[in-house]
Amino acid sequence: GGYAVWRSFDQPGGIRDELYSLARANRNLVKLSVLGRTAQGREIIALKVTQGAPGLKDGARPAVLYSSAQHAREWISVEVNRRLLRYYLDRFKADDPQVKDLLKTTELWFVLVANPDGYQYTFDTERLWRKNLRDNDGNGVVNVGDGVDPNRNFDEHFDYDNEGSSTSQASETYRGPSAVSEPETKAMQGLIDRVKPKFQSNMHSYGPLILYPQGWQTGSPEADNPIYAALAGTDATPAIPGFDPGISSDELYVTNGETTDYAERAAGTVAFTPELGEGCEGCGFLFPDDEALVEAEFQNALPFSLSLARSATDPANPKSAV
Ligand code: 0X9
Ligand code: ZN
Repeated sequence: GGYAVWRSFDQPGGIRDELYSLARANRNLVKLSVLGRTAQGREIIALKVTQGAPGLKDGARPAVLYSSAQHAREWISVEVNRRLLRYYLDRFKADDPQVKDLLKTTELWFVLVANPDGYQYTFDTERLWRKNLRDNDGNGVVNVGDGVDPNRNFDEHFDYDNEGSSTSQASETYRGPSAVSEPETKAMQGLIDRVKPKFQSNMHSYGPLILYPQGWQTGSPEADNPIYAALAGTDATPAIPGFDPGISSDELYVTNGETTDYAERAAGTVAFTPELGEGCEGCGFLFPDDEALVEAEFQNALPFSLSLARSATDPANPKSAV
């Protein structure tokens, strides 16, 4: 409590409650799945949004995955994807022809809080916590040396060349004891395997950047897939105004065991990591608790987010935002 905009996972009317109430209020459009449970027993929740959702097999229609809060402190990522989810539901109910068509042909998956333990911990205890809450030292309480970085635990170049992740438990990029050791990874990697999304937008902060594979090394020749540049845009005309698009290993740094590298290799997903803005110069991970700034960040990214959904039925011919 106490915030104008931000909502924790557990609080009454918080993210968990909202996901359940949206599913209850939109029975023919939304199916809620619990993908797994965290170390502290929280649900890792996915919503599938498509017309006739409950009666359709998951993955029956071309899928797009919107994910956020893999890193606990990156609150703006949750709020931007939460508003996107509500945008689709509201527009469908208002008979917006484009959204109606979209939700007849395409299934949208939302994992608003991919790391619920860590996310909750940033509200209750440590605002700048990044990782999950794995009890690395097994002492039964959360302390500074605990946690695994969920974005280093995927089964794609996990542990590769000992670059872009750490074996040290206290590190902010601790990769965990083995690939897919974490419930958060099992949940998302399992979803990717099951529905093979055509596109993913794995929202993080802070940039502003639009990153795409490969992240595990620089200079991968196969990283030149023109669909990435078509959707993310160029430095001169980025798909999200003010953002800098590019290959993640070049534009930012090398990572291994990373989500979008996994999705691309295992499911052929065209997978992006948008790094949202700071909201003010120097705010960093502490995006201001300011409705106007949060709404502006959502609106700025909206055409890009929509372009992925609009492209899912024919991914080879992307309908780019720019
Ligand atoms: O390090 C990460 O997981 C992401 N950045 S953040 O500041 N949100 O922690 C970036 C992941 C993108 N992939 C690569 N840079 N390879
Ligand atoms: Zn992040």
